[in-house]
Amino acid sequence: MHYTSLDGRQILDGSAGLWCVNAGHSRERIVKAVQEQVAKLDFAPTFQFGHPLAFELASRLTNMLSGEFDHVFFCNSGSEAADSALKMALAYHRARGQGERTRLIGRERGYHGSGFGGISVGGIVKNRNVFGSLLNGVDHLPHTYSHAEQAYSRGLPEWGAHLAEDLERICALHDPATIAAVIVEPMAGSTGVLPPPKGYLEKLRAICDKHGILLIYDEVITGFGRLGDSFATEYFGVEPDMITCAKGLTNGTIPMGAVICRKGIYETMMDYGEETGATIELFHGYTYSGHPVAAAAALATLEVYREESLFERARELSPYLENAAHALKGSKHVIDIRNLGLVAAIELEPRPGAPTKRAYDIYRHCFEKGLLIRIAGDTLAVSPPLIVTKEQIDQIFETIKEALEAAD
Ligand code: PXG
Repeated sequence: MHYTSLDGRQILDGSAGLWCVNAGHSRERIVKAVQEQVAKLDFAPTFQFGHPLAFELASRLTNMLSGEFDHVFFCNSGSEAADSALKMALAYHRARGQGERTRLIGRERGYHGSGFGGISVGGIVKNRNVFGSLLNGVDHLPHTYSHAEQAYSRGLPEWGAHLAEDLERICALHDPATIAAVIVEPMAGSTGVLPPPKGYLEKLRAICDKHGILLIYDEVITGFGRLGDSFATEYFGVEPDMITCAKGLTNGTIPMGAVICRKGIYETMMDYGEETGATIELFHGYTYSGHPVAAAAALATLEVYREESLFERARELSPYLENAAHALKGSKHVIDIRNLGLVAAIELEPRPGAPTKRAYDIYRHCFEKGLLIRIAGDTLAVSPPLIVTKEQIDQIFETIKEALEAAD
């Protein structure tokens, strides 16, 4: 649960590194799996080849989902997973004779990594605004946050499901038959933690089904227990067609990402390949897709999650974290508190004329007092490893409270 700073202080990890170290740091089982694997098979080509660990991992991942997910495409990060999923959506529609479906729909305040696909469908302005015109044919749903309607909601806000209906407006504007996919984070993370309004994902799913549009969940943060279930897909019981994941997949130990696909997507592309006599069905992939050492790290990580029932643990601790976070209501500078699963966010009144500076000061103050958190604009985010104890949760919020009082 701790880092050691260069000056020898113990720093409690209140952010699971960068939302990825869900089982805590330097877990022996994962360390050993990596050490043994690098000595056994350090690399094997993944173009025209495979090795057993990647297949075993793919099966383990699809078995963690109750729906009909049956194939996994491996890559090395959440950004690559987002770009891979978007490309697969385009190729899939083309393979089934709907090559005119080329538009991609993201959401304001969405984060899908730093590749050109991800920043195009993403909606965090500073991640986009100096990088030119990005992909064309992209449109955005409105984000789901309203301070007036949702402030201090616990868990899912009651207000806002209707915002999913904006997808109908986008369909009417462009013609739904030109839209390939919609990509959203089931709970937006990097923008400052926005749990979806009750009923929102259901509406999005229904509109996508109505118009034959693929729905992609970016589960880079919500995957692997963060919400108290294996994936947000399970937590919400609303299934997408593809799930992107990374981070917690290997407990952050070795870079790895993945796109988990619903039944039919793989077959459609393989059938098309056969019909057209192609020897390669999807011209996309990375040297390190399904890397053996990453696959070994991931398999060991999933074992730790299972053996220690960490997803259940996150679910059980979630009300405790919720209460600890909401107890900060009324503290200096605080204007909203949000939470879901083992995530909490405290939004601050920006310092006049200097947005984000107050949160940054608090972040520094917490670090000096032995606590690592995340900041997103003027929001403080807490997302500890799932092994966190109640005492450590108390420590996190006591330190934040003290930092809030100390800040101007
Ligand atoms: N999708 C989501 C939802 C993410 O949160 C990515 C894609 C990209 O993953 P890679 O592995 O390419 O970085 C992310 C990454 C923060 C923070 O401060 C969040 C991320 C990365 C760095 C910082 O909240 N999320």
